[in-house]
Amino acid sequence: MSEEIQVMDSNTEVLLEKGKKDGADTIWDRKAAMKTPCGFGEKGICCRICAMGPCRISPTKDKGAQKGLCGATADTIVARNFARMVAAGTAAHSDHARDIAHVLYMASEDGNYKVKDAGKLMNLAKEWDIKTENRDLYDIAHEVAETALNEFGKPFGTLKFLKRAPYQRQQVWSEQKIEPRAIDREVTSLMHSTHIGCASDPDSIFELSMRTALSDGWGGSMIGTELSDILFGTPTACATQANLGVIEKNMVNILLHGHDPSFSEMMVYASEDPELVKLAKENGADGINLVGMCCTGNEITMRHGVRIAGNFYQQELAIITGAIEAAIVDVQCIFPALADLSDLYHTKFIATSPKAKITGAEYIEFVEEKALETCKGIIKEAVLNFKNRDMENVLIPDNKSHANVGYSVETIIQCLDRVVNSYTDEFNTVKPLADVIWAGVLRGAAGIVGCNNPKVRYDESHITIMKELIKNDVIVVASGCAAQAAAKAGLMTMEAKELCGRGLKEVCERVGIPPVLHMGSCVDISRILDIVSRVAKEKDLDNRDLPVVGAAPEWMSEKAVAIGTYVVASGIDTFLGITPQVTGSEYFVDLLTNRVEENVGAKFYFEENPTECARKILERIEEKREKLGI
Ligand code: CUV
Ligand code: SF4
Repeated sequence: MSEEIQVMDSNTEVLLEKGKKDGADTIWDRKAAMKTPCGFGEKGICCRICAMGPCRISPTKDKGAQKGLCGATADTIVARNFARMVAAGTAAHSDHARDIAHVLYMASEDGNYKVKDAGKLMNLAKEWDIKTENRDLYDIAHEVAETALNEFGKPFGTLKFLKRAPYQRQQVWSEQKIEPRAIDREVTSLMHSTHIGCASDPDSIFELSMRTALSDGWGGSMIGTELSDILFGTPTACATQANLGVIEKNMVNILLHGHDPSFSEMMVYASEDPELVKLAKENGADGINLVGMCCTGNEITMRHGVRIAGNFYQQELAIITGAIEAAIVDVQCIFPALADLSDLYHTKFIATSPKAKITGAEYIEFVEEKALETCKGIIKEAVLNFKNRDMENVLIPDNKSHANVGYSVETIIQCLDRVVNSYTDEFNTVKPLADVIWAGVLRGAAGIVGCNNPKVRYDESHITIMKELIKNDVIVVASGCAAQAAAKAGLMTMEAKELCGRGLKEVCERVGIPPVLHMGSCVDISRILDIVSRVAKEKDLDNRDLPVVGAAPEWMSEKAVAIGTYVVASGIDTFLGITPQVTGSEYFVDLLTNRVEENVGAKFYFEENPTECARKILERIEEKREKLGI
């Protein structure tokens, strides 16, 4: 297997070795067993939307089937398949947000869930024309929650958060007729349009996809972020550590993996319960060590500095350490493989969401009404499992890096306020950021986000691109597993300024920030939309005019397809390091990577070579600067 190992950090290598000894089956093995992937699927030209099929279109023109039984062409089939990924991704983010809104609706002074950021609640209430004077805080919270819930299914109008975009952008959406209405409506409507015998025009299918995707970025995801901040606090800068080395030999290790902060927040509180800590000590451990993974890891590190065990590709490796008492998951990005893997060790694998019951996992349903009680029960199980650990078969690699995290838009603005005197005289704005970009001290900004994907060397695309950009004075904001890759590589430390060009280094020193800023989970890409729009508005420009790009170097999920699509539809070019399954239609590829720019002012780039990708990003940034004459 070793030739197949595609790794970047040494933690991975030692644990894969151990896994092999223990008889573990990992994604590396499964990838090798998969051999060559299906060529039709890879190109997106297999259709199984109806039972007359599956129909597959011959990839060679003039040879073999050029149409499905219903007459659908490769262009139609590719566009429909892409659209359905957008719908699924939007559904996932938005359904997560809906749950958070329900939690805000049940928040109360004396319940499990309280309002932690009342200021943010008030601001949102005002933005949504909800009365705030002489009203109980929780009445306001409940009306905000209900208004948010109505965004999912309201019969009339468009999404409220669209107004946060620069007005030029709102105009583009209105002209292109892609202003999203209710979130659920867009998802449903796109599923309808891609049913057999409905839309066949690829341009139209992509327009509908953009509208649905926008209901994620400026709808579900933004609601998810805003309401999470209101409930659990807006992230502020804090220090943490990242990589598998955060697992502790003498502690009860609990791995939290998944997405929904209403669960993970409660786990954080429960893990601090003195009774449970005492129980851990009685059972021979030094205490309880909660560590995070994937976006749940991001949520709790952003708000509490909880240490990050790793990103998507490390979920199995964490268990292979033999030192995880419980791996606890809710929704999204969880390998079903964790069940069998956990059986090789003492690890309890616990699923908690009725939306994601997992074969072979123990199921303890997380019910918001009994949140704290449920979480304490789960932690108790983990604590009692400590004695079952086979100490002889524990291998915790040393590697871990320091990282500074917690850069919400509010925190970034607070940091910028430190330099207000030297660049501007206004506090509490993004003007200093706009000013340094205009002055050329920073050439631009890049949002680097997304998952891991075995099609490329693990984490290498993320890190190569980030290093190249900061070296060239492009500030990087990151979320999702890309952010965790950066944290592990030490790019979120103050010392990382030494890897930067002169301009970015100076900004890091004066503002007191690392060159790669952790902005949170995948739904928190709404924070990136927010800050980009603020800079655009500061200059009275559209997002499309700014020297700003998005990149998903190692993406894999349907959520990422929704994200890429709403980022492009928001006027920001998006670089994909993994080519989506669309290459069976030259027409659709041309639409994504070229023609869509005419409509929305931004497009996709497909570039699998990270060095080349960074070069193209820099080129595009300079092109934008030139247009602006800066
Ligand atoms: Ni939601 S979607 S692997 S955890 S970033 Fe990580 Fe982020 Fe992709 Fe999943
Ligand atoms: Fe085949 Fe058309 Fe049915 Fe798709 S929708 S499976 S192309 S007949």
